[in-house]
Amino acid sequence: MRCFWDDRQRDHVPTGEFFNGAMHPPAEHGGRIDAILDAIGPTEAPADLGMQPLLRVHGRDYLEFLRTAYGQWRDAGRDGDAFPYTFPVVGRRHLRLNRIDALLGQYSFDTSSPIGPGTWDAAYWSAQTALAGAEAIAGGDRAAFAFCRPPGHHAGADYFGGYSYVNSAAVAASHLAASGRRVAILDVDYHHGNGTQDIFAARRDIAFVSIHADPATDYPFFWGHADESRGNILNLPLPRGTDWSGYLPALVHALDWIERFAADALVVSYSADTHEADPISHFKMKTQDYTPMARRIASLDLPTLVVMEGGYAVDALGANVAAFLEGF
Ligand code: OKP
Ligand code: ZN
Repeated sequence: MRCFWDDRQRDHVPTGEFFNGAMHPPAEHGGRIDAILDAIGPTEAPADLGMQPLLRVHGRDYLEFLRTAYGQWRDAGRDGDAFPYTFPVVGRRHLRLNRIDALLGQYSFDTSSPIGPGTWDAAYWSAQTALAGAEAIAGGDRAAFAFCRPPGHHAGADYFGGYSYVNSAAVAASHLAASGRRVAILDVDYHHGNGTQDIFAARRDIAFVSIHADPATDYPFFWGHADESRGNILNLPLPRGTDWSGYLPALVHALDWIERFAADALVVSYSADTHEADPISHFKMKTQDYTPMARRIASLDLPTLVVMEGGYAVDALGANVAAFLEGF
Protein backbone atom coordinates (compact mmCIF):
# COMPACT_ATOMS: atom_id res chain seq x y z
CA MET A 1 0.00 0.00 0.00
CA ARG A 2 1.35 3.46 -0.89
CA CYS A 3 1.86 5.70 2.14
CA PHE A 4 2.02 9.49 1.98
CA TRP A 5 3.65 11.95 4.38
CA ASP A 6 5.15 15.45 4.15
CA ASP A 7 7.90 16.56 6.53
CA ARG A 8 6.38 20.05 6.81
CA GLN A 9 3.73 18.39 8.99
CA ARG A 10 6.42 18.45 11.71
CA ASP A 11 6.20 22.25 11.85
CA HIS A 12 3.15 22.24 14.14
CA VAL A 13 4.74 22.10 17.60
CA PRO A 14 2.02 22.82 20.18
CA THR A 15 3.39 23.83 23.58
CA GLY A 16 0.31 22.88 25.60
CA GLU A 17 -3.44 22.59 25.80
CA PHE A 18 -5.89 23.97 28.33
CA PHE A 19 -8.51 21.79 30.06
CA ASN A 20 -9.63 20.94 33.60
CA GLY A 21 -8.62 24.44 34.63
CA ALA A 22 -4.96 24.13 33.74
CA MET A 23 -2.39 23.90 30.99
CA HIS A 24 -1.22 20.37 30.18
CA PRO A 25 1.48 19.01 27.91
CA PRO A 26 -0.04 18.49 24.44
CA ALA A 27 -1.34 14.98 23.73
CA GLU A 28 -0.96 15.68 19.99
CA HIS A 29 2.83 16.18 19.98
CA GLY A 30 5.65 15.51 17.54
CA GLY A 31 6.63 12.26 19.24
CA ARG A 32 3.69 10.66 17.46
CA ILE A 33 5.37 11.22 14.11
CA ASP A 34 8.38 8.94 14.24
CA ALA A 35 6.40 6.33 16.16
CA ILE A 36 4.20 6.01 13.07
CA LEU A 37 6.86 6.57 10.39
CA ASP A 38 9.10 3.88 11.90
CA ALA A 39 6.23 1.39 11.75
CA ILE A 40 4.96 1.98 8.21
CA GLY A 41 8.14 2.01 6.11
CA PRO A 42 8.84 4.28 3.15
CA THR A 43 6.52 7.18 2.39
CA GLU A 44 6.02 9.46 -0.62
CA ALA A 45 5.71 13.23 -0.43
CA PRO A 46 2.50 14.70 -1.86
CA ALA A 47 2.21 17.03 -4.83
CA ASP A 48 0.88 20.53 -4.18
CA LEU A 49 -2.67 20.78 -5.53
CA GLY A 50 -3.01 24.29 -4.13
CA MET A 51 -5.84 25.95 -2.22
CA GLN A 52 -8.76 25.06 -4.45
CA PRO A 53 -9.40 21.59 -2.95
CA LEU A 54 -9.31 23.10 0.57
CA LEU A 55 -11.79 25.78 -0.50
CA ARG A 56 -14.32 23.05 -1.34
CA VAL A 57 -14.80 22.43 2.37
CA HIS A 58 -13.52 25.55 4.16
CA GLY A 59 -14.48 29.21 3.87
CA ARG A 60 -11.99 31.52 2.21
CA ASP A 61 -12.05 33.88 5.18
CA TYR A 62 -11.40 31.01 7.58
CA LEU A 63 -8.38 29.74 5.62
CA GLU A 64 -7.04 33.28 5.33
CA PHE A 65 -7.46 33.64 9.09
CA LEU A 66 -5.56 30.37 9.73
CA ARG A 67 -2.77 31.40 7.39
CA THR A 68 -2.28 34.78 9.08
CA ALA A 69 -3.37 34.14 12.68
CA TYR A 70 0.05 33.56 14.17
CA GLY A 71 1.43 36.73 12.54
CA GLN A 72 -1.50 38.73 13.91
CA TRP A 73 -0.86 37.22 17.33
CA ARG A 74 2.78 38.32 17.22
CA ASP A 75 1.79 41.75 15.94
CA ALA A 76 -0.45 42.10 18.99
CA GLY A 77 2.70 41.70 21.08
CA ARG A 78 2.14 38.15 22.27
CA ASP A 79 4.68 35.39 22.88
CA GLY A 80 4.08 31.65 22.66
CA ASP A 81 1.19 29.96 20.88
CA ALA A 82 -2.05 31.71 19.98
CA PHE A 83 -5.04 30.58 22.06
CA PRO A 84 -8.65 31.71 22.01
CA TYR A 85 -10.30 32.70 25.26
CA THR A 86 -13.62 34.32 24.29
CA PHE A 87 -16.26 32.64 22.13
CA PRO A 88 -19.44 33.95 20.46
CA VAL A 89 -22.22 31.69 21.72
CA VAL A 90 -24.56 30.08 19.19
CA GLY A 91 -27.21 32.53 18.04
CA ARG A 92 -25.16 35.61 18.88
CA ARG A 93 -25.30 38.19 16.10
CA HIS A 94 -22.49 38.12 13.57
CA LEU A 95 -19.93 40.85 14.09
CA ARG A 96 -17.08 41.72 11.80
CA LEU A 97 -14.20 42.18 14.23
CA ASN A 98 -10.49 42.46 13.59
CA ARG A 99 -8.96 41.97 17.00
CA ILE A 100 -6.94 38.71 16.95
CA ASP A 101 -8.56 37.53 20.21
CA ALA A 102 -12.04 37.98 18.75
CA LEU A 103 -11.02 36.12 15.59
CA LEU A 104 -9.48 33.23 17.54
CA GLY A 105 -12.78 32.79 19.38
CA GLN A 106 -14.92 33.27 16.28
CA TYR A 107 -13.08 30.55 14.37
CA SER A 108 -12.75 27.91 17.11
CA PHE A 109 -14.71 25.95 19.68
CA ASP A 110 -12.19 24.90 22.34
CA THR A 111 -8.88 25.63 24.05
CA SER A 112 -7.01 22.49 23.05
CA SER A 113 -5.73 23.73 19.72
CA PRO A 114 -2.94 26.31 19.82
CA ILE A 115 -1.73 28.07 16.69
CA GLY A 116 2.06 28.38 16.48
CA PRO A 117 4.43 29.61 13.78
CA GLY A 118 4.27 26.37 11.77
CA THR A 119 0.64 25.39 12.32
CA TRP A 120 -0.66 26.66 8.99
CA ASP A 121 2.07 24.94 6.96
CA ALA A 122 1.58 21.67 8.83
CA ALA A 123 -2.20 21.74 8.39
CA TYR A 124 -1.90 22.72 4.71
CA TRP A 125 0.51 19.85 3.97
CA SER A 126 -1.62 17.47 6.00
CA ALA A 127 -4.47 18.22 3.59
CA GLN A 128 -2.15 17.84 0.58
CA THR A 129 -1.07 14.47 1.99
CA ALA A 130 -4.70 13.34 2.10
CA LEU A 131 -5.19 14.60 -1.47
CA ALA A 132 -2.18 12.56 -2.65
CA GLY A 133 -3.80 9.47 -1.14
CA ALA A 134 -7.09 10.36 -2.81
CA GLU A 135 -5.29 10.63 -6.16
CA ALA A 136 -3.75 7.19 -5.60
CA ILE A 137 -7.13 5.49 -5.14
CA ALA A 138 -8.68 7.58 -7.93
CA GLY A 139 -5.87 6.20 -10.12
CA GLY A 140 -6.81 2.60 -9.36
CA ASP A 141 -5.08 1.65 -6.10
CA ARG A 142 -7.33 -0.42 -3.83
CA ALA A 143 -6.06 1.29 -0.70
CA ALA A 144 -3.71 4.09 0.33
CA PHE A 145 -2.57 5.54 3.64
CA ALA A 146 -2.30 9.30 4.20
CA PHE A 147 -0.34 9.98 7.35
CA CYS A 148 -2.01 13.28 8.15
CA ARG A 149 -0.92 15.29 11.13
CA PRO A 150 -2.20 17.42 12.83
CA PRO A 151 -5.54 15.60 12.73
CA GLY A 152 -8.51 17.18 10.96
CA HIS A 153 -11.86 15.62 11.80
CA HIS A 154 -12.87 18.24 14.40
CA ALA A 155 -12.30 21.15 12.01
CA GLY A 156 -15.46 22.52 10.38
CA ALA A 157 -15.97 24.77 7.38
CA ASP A 158 -15.08 27.81 9.48
CA TYR A 159 -13.68 26.58 12.77
CA PHE A 160 -10.72 24.79 14.34
CA GLY A 161 -10.59 22.77 17.57
CA GLY A 162 -9.75 19.31 18.86
CA TYR A 163 -6.15 19.54 17.54
CA SER A 164 -7.71 20.02 14.06
CA TYR A 165 -7.30 23.01 11.72
CA VAL A 166 -7.87 21.80 8.16
CA ASN A 167 -10.16 18.79 7.73
CA SER A 168 -7.93 16.57 5.61
CA ALA A 169 -10.38 13.66 5.36
CA ALA A 170 -13.14 16.06 4.26
CA VAL A 171 -10.84 17.68 1.71
CA ALA A 172 -9.98 14.25 0.27
CA ALA A 173 -13.62 13.09 0.26
CA SER A 174 -14.87 16.21 -1.52
CA HIS A 175 -11.98 15.91 -4.00
CA LEU A 176 -13.12 12.36 -4.84
CA ALA A 177 -16.75 13.49 -5.03
CA ALA A 178 -15.84 16.34 -7.40
CA SER A 179 -15.18 13.77 -10.12
CA GLY A 180 -18.62 12.22 -9.69
CA ARG A 181 -18.04 9.55 -7.04
CA ARG A 182 -20.36 8.78 -4.16
CA VAL A 183 -18.07 8.84 -1.13
CA ALA A 184 -18.62 7.34 2.31
CA ILE A 185 -16.54 8.49 5.28
CA LEU A 186 -16.15 6.06 8.17
CA ASP A 187 -14.77 7.74 11.30
CA VAL A 188 -13.39 5.32 13.90
CA ASP A 189 -11.65 7.87 16.13
CA TYR A 190 -12.65 7.66 19.81
CA HIS A 191 -14.05 11.19 19.52
CA HIS A 192 -16.94 12.17 17.28
CA GLY A 193 -15.84 13.79 14.00
CA ASN A 194 -17.97 16.87 14.46
CA GLY A 195 -16.19 18.91 11.81
CA THR A 196 -16.69 16.31 9.10
CA GLN A 197 -20.35 15.89 10.08
CA ASP A 198 -20.97 19.65 9.94
CA ILE A 199 -19.17 20.00 6.59
CA PHE A 200 -21.23 17.32 4.86
CA ALA A 201 -24.57 17.63 6.67
CA ALA A 202 -26.24 19.10 3.57
CA ARG A 203 -24.64 16.77 0.98
CA ARG A 204 -26.37 13.87 -0.74
CA ASP A 205 -23.31 12.38 -2.46
CA ILE A 206 -21.13 12.14 0.65
CA ALA A 207 -22.16 10.07 3.67
CA PHE A 208 -20.63 10.23 7.14
CA VAL A 209 -20.77 7.46 9.74
CA SER A 210 -18.96 7.67 13.06
CA ILE A 211 -18.39 5.18 15.88
CA HIS A 212 -17.24 7.03 18.98
CA ALA A 213 -17.54 7.55 22.72
CA ASP A 214 -20.95 8.78 23.84
CA PRO A 215 -20.76 12.60 23.81
CA ALA A 216 -22.87 12.61 26.98
CA THR A 217 -19.61 11.67 28.75
CA ASP A 218 -16.88 12.57 26.27
CA TYR A 219 -15.49 15.35 24.12
CA PRO A 220 -16.76 17.03 21.93
CA PHE A 221 -20.04 16.85 23.97
CA PHE A 222 -22.13 19.07 21.67
CA TRP A 223 -22.08 16.78 18.63
CA GLY A 224 -22.22 13.05 17.96
CA HIS A 225 -25.45 12.08 19.70
CA ALA A 226 -27.42 9.24 18.11
CA ASP A 227 -30.39 11.51 17.38
CA GLU A 228 -28.31 13.64 15.00
CA SER A 229 -28.44 10.74 12.53
CA ARG A 230 -30.43 11.48 9.37
CA GLY A 231 -30.13 10.88 5.63
CA ASN A 232 -26.39 10.91 4.99
CA ILE A 233 -25.33 11.01 8.68
CA LEU A 234 -25.11 8.05 11.09
CA ASN A 235 -23.82 8.40 14.65
CA LEU A 236 -23.14 5.25 16.67
CA PRO A 237 -22.08 6.33 20.18
CA LEU A 238 -20.73 3.64 22.52
CA PRO A 239 -20.12 3.65 26.28
CA ARG A 240 -16.73 4.08 27.93
CA GLY A 241 -15.08 0.72 28.46
CA THR A 242 -16.12 -0.67 25.06
CA ASP A 243 -13.79 -3.43 23.83
CA TRP A 244 -13.65 -5.20 20.45
CA SER A 245 -16.59 -7.47 21.30
CA GLY A 246 -18.74 -4.41 22.00
CA TYR A 247 -17.32 -2.48 19.05
CA LEU A 248 -17.86 -5.12 16.36
CA PRO A 249 -21.71 -4.91 16.23
CA ALA A 250 -21.48 -1.13 15.72
CA LEU A 251 -18.90 -1.63 12.98
CA VAL A 252 -21.13 -4.21 11.25
CA HIS A 253 -24.03 -1.73 11.46
CA ALA A 254 -21.85 1.03 9.99
CA LEU A 255 -20.64 -1.16 7.13
CA ASP A 256 -24.20 -2.31 6.28
CA TRP A 257 -25.24 1.33 6.18
CA ILE A 258 -22.33 2.20 3.85
CA GLU A 259 -23.35 -0.67 1.54
CA ARG A 260 -26.90 0.67 1.36
CA PHE A 261 -25.51 4.10 0.49
CA ALA A 262 -23.84 2.45 -2.53
CA ALA A 263 -20.56 4.31 -2.22
CA ASP A 264 -17.93 4.27 -4.97
CA ALA A 265 -15.09 5.14 -2.61
CA LEU A 266 -14.39 5.05 1.12
CA VAL A 267 -12.41 7.45 3.29
CA VAL A 268 -11.56 6.12 6.76
CA SER A 269 -10.75 8.61 9.50
CA TYR A 270 -8.53 6.20 11.41
CA SER A 271 -7.24 6.70 14.94
CA ALA A 272 -5.58 4.54 17.50
CA ASP A 273 -7.10 6.47 20.41
CA THR A 274 -9.60 3.64 20.91
CA HIS A 275 -6.63 1.61 22.26
CA GLU A 276 -6.72 0.55 25.91
CA ALA A 277 -3.50 2.48 26.68
CA ASP A 278 -4.65 5.80 25.21
CA PRO A 279 -4.07 8.55 27.78
CA ILE A 280 -7.13 10.69 26.89
CA SER A 281 -9.67 8.01 25.92
CA HIS A 282 -11.64 5.19 27.52
CA PHE A 283 -12.18 2.31 25.09
CA LYS A 284 -10.42 -1.02 25.49
CA MET A 285 -9.20 -2.01 22.04
CA LYS A 286 -6.02 -4.09 21.82
CA THR A 287 -3.36 -3.85 19.13
CA GLN A 288 -4.36 -7.18 17.58
CA ASP A 289 -8.00 -5.98 17.25
CA TYR A 290 -7.10 -3.43 14.58
CA THR A 291 -6.32 -6.08 11.95
CA PRO A 292 -9.77 -7.74 11.99
CA MET A 293 -11.30 -4.26 12.20
CA ALA A 294 -9.53 -3.27 8.99
CA ARG A 295 -10.35 -6.63 7.33
CA ARG A 296 -14.05 -6.02 7.97
CA ILE A 297 -13.73 -2.57 6.41
CA ALA A 298 -11.74 -3.95 3.46
CA SER A 299 -14.52 -6.51 2.88
CA LEU A 300 -16.67 -3.64 1.55
CA ASP A 301 -14.35 -3.99 -1.45
CA LEU A 302 -14.24 -0.24 -2.10
CA PRO A 303 -11.21 1.84 -3.09
CA THR A 304 -10.21 3.03 0.36
CA LEU A 305 -8.20 5.98 1.59
CA VAL A 306 -7.09 5.69 5.21
CA VAL A 307 -6.48 9.11 6.75
CA MET A 308 -4.66 9.34 10.08
CA GLU A 309 -6.47 11.27 12.81
CA GLY A 310 -5.74 10.74 16.55
CA GLY A 311 -3.96 8.21 18.79
CA TYR A 312 -1.87 9.32 21.75
CA ALA A 313 -0.47 6.16 23.37
CA VAL A 314 2.87 6.74 21.68
CA ASP A 315 4.45 3.46 22.81
CA ALA A 316 1.68 1.46 21.14
CA LEU A 317 0.96 3.84 18.27
CA GLY A 318 3.25 2.42 15.59
CA ALA A 319 2.11 -1.15 16.24
CA ASN A 320 -1.53 -0.07 16.21
CA VAL A 321 -1.26 1.73 12.87
CA ALA A 322 0.72 -1.17 11.36
CA ALA A 323 -1.88 -3.67 12.64
CA PHE A 324 -4.66 -1.66 11.01
CA LEU A 325 -2.89 -1.28 7.66
CA GLU A 326 -2.10 -5.00 7.76
CA GLY A 327 -5.84 -5.68 7.44
CA PHE A 328 -5.81 -4.18 3.93
C1 OKP B 1 -8.71 14.88 19.02
B1 OKP B 1 -8.95 13.62 18.20
C2 OKP B 1 -8.45 15.80 27.59
C3 OKP B 1 -9.17 16.92 26.85
C4 OKP B 1 -9.00 16.66 25.41
C5 OKP B 1 -9.35 17.49 23.16
C6 OKP B 1 -9.50 16.14 22.56
C7 OKP B 1 -9.22 16.16 21.08
C8 OKP B 1 -9.20 14.82 20.43
N1 OKP B 1 -9.11 15.35 28.74
N2 OKP B 1 -9.59 17.61 24.56
O1 OKP B 1 -10.25 13.30 17.92
O2 OKP B 1 -8.21 12.47 18.60
ZN1 ZN C 1 -9.82 11.28 18.97
